[in-house]
Amino acid sequence: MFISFEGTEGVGKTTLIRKLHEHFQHLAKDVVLTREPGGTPMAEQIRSLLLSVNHEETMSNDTELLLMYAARAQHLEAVILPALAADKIVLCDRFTDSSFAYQCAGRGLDREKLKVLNDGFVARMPDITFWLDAPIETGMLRARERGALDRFEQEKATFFEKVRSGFAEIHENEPARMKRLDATQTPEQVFQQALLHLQQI
Ligand code: Z5A
Repeated sequence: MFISFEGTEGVGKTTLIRKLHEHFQHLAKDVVLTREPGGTPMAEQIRSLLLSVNHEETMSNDTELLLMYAARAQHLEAVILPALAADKIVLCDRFTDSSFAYQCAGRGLDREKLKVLNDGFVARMPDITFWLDAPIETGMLRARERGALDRFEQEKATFFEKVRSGFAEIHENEPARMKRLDATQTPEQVFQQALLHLQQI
């Protein structure tokens, strides 16, 4: 099973993934915990490039999109597809929905570009996606206690509102795959919401 986790910054994806990881391990399931952009040494290098604020030039929106998919192609081939072929459970922090929400809804890139990349380079979509949804300010407050902000975190709240509406659009179009979790609840309550959906499938 391939499970992805989506949402704007600081909504609690990592926290939920850790809890589910523990839960599956107790059930003696073979679980792979991974993230995007990243998940392999090469893809992690691309992640550093994407998140860095120390570039001498502005990264174009097209470059950002293509780097996300370069990292994803490597991640799919080296980690996700082999794990699924070996019947493991893959828990992935962000996947293609983030590209739609951030690069298309947020940055305003043409959706046709994303479709070409998804059709050409994404051999497998998640079986279920948890969209952790909370008001932008809630996530920002939680995340920003960590200190230095990366290239995405430096964006304004209006950008993240667009990103949130991008996730809402996917949820509306694909309710069977994407499940909305109320991320304003406690970590334990968010975990219980996710478990309920997993039991249903
Ligand atoms: N990006 C993109 O643009 N396009 C793409 O295709 C992909 C990604 C794949 C890096 O992602 C950036 O890449 C991301 C979008 C872009 N940028 N942004 N923004 P990332 O996932 O690494 O970055 P992030 O979203 O900023 O992750 P995060 O800040 O680590 O958030 P999180 O994992 O959702 O939250 P958390 O670490 O679990 O929790 C944050 C804090 O809140 C922490 O102190 C927790 O203890 C606390 N927390 C968690 N849950 C709760 C609840 N329920 N109540 C109270 N407090 C809580």
